[in-house]
Amino acid sequence: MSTGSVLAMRSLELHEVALPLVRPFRTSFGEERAKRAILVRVDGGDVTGWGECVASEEPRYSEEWLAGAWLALLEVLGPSLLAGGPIRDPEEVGRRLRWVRGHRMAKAALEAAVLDGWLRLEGRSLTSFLGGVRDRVPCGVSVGIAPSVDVLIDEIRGYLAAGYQRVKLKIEPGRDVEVVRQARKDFPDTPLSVDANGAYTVADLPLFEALDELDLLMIEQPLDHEDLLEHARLQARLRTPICLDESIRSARDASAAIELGACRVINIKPGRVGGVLEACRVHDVCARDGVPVWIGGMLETGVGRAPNLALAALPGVAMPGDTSASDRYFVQDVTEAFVLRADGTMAVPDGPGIGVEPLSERLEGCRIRSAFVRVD
Ligand code: SMG
Ligand code: MG
Repeated sequence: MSTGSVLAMRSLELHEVALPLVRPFRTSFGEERAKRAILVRVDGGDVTGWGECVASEEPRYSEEWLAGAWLALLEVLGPSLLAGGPIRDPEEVGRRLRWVRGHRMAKAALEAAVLDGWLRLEGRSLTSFLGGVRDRVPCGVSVGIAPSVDVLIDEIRGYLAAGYQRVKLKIEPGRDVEVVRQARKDFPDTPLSVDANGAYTVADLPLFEALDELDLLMIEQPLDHEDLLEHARLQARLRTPICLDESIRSARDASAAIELGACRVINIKPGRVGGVLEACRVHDVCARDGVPVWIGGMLETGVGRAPNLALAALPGVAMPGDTSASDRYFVQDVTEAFVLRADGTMAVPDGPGIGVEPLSERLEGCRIRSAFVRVD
């Protein structure tokens, strides 16, 4: 894919940021009140590249967590990347880091930063590089578990008024079918889905059969992330498509899940699969097998939102993603705000690289710590 630009790798910096959320985000595994993230900056001499590591504060969504990712970036992945010298081809990032098992979210942040810098040298946008075919993409919203059904219904009403085209409800045992039934009753025509983050087991079949009656677009990650076989058995009992999120960590996982019949939809997140290039390979596997995909979210700041939007412009992305506007998450984003248009779409950044960068005074305002990656 190289076209000749060479990105110097003069230095690599990590910046941990904390952005207060406009409202707490609660899932079946916990609640977040602020978004903490690691922003990676590559100094490429003439250009700078930025990437975001989406590892959460605690290792609940996946094995990775922020403090662990910080160390992995600082002591292992960052030095390995720098040691290889200048970058001629963004695929080189994956090759240099392949010896390290796992740590996909940390690897994805490095790959994004390198891609951003390298594409700025090329004068080319990430969406054009990846093969995006749309300049704006339809957006959905993921709604956390609310303190009461009334609060949830109000929240949904607000998002629909803003234009969001699909609503995803987080569920957990005890706050599931009744809540979803109420939402379906109040919003009969709204495309609705649910996301359990693996909180159920096969013993909950009656619950899934009840959800199956509610005309949902999909049921996301109902069972444990390691259990593809049980997902296949559950999918065989349901009309509603199962969508896998946590279970899919690579294009190889996607192929296996599809062949097993463990899902009929896949949620693509670049952090979960190790970067946007692997995310494209997941997209390609799904396109080959006729499985619709959409782009998920990890409450990214603008630095991580931009690559998600670039991916959402790919031809096989068939459904609105969890690519919501900055004001759904933050009082103030670290980049210029991403804004939802009244028609429920968002513009795909089309400037060079990821098309956005942290604004320096905002970065200073939300930064908790910084570190330089050194090569011995
Ligand atoms: O970015 O709007 C967003 C959040 C979307 O629901 C969302 N993400 O399992 O899909 C998911 C969750 C994971 C978030 S864990 C912090
Ligand atoms: Mg999910």
